[in-house]
Amino acid sequence: MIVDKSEIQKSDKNLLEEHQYEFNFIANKLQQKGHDIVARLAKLSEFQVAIPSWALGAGRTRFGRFAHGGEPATLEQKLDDVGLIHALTQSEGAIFLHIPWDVPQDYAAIKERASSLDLVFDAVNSNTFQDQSNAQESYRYGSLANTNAASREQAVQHNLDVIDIGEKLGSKSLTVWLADGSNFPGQTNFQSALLHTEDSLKKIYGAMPQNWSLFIEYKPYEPNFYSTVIQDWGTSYMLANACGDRAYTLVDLGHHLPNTNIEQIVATLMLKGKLGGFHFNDSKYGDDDLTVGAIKPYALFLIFNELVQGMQNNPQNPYPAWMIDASHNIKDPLEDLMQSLEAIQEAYAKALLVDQTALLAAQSAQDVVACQEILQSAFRTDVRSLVQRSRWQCGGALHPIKSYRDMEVRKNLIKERGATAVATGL
Ligand code: PSV
Ligand code: MN
Repeated sequence: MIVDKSEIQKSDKNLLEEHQYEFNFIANKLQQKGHDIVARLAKLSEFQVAIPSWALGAGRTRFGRFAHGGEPATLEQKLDDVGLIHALTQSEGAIFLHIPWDVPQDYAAIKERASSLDLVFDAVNSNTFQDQSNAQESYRYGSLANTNAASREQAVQHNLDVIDIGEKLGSKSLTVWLADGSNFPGQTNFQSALLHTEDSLKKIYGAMPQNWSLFIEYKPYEPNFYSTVIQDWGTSYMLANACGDRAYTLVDLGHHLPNTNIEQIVATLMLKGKLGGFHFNDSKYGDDDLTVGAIKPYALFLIFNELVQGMQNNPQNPYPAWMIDASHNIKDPLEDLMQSLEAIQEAYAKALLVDQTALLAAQSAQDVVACQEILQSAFRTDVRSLVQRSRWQCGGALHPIKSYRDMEVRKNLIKERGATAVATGL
């Protein structure tokens, strides 16, 4: 299904007057406070977040999976789905693939399809957390950290194969997330597991093309429940440093123990020029992969406040690769991705409104109350019409989920692909 611009306009029609009113109100107010609205809107319009190929079907828990019907069964259809939400949002113009879930058959055709949908390929992700049916060696006891050299070599080779695939698609980065760890005390030797991981990552890094970056993702637990080799940002940072300049830490919001101060991690990594990528999601307890902003929107805003400061003040840090890494069982995945995007854009828009000069002055004056007032005044601003305008001026929908429903997208996808089509991946 292709989204027709005239359908977007039709669905927007009844919203336009209200939008105009709300936008004028907030734009005037902010302009009076000295904000350059055109510049803020440009920043919001530029912001593109990549969609993971594994989030387009229903996610699963170990207790079951509830399919939505019309799920994309092929890579081509996954591209189409991302193209669909990108047409509505104008901000989801990239896809990131997990190999071997999404190995392209015909590269030229896939690239052509992506560009016809205005999409690019973001990072490619290796998968050494599952055994493949044709694999010689098992990852049951780890991959890059395995005590068995043959398993490590197979895992390194897999990463090199993923880089080859990514190169053919125009990707410029590899994300490595390792499940390696242990379930029971004594099962693993922490030091040799770390040394094996470092050695394996260096081999992968050394084989990457010169213009590629390596993103090293960390996670405290799951699927291992006693120890994880790359458990935290410090371990990832240490490994990235050991690899070289083009190796970075990747922060996944769900990969922190409860109440971790993620914004401080962001600030530290950006100061060191080592924040490479970002996986957005939200969580209540662990790596819940819930819709971004569904649980802790204020924490998300504080994280964006550090990201904005870092992007303004830390030229040593590259522009981070933004990705949504959420997936679950209940909502229509495409609607869910649009909700996630909205929460991200709102947090970003609010962070752009923080008066950084006043905040610095209040910090220097040790005026704790003023510091909080400055942050919360930005957080409490209703920026929804700014986000709407940034999307609308690029040809997107004022209210993407409403347009999606008006166009009966899911119904059409079920008609095209069938009620039992199931997405590959998790
Ligand atoms: C692991 O929990 C993770 O966050 C990594 O990014 C994986 O690649 C992704 O989820 C999908 O399994
Ligand atoms: Mn992730």
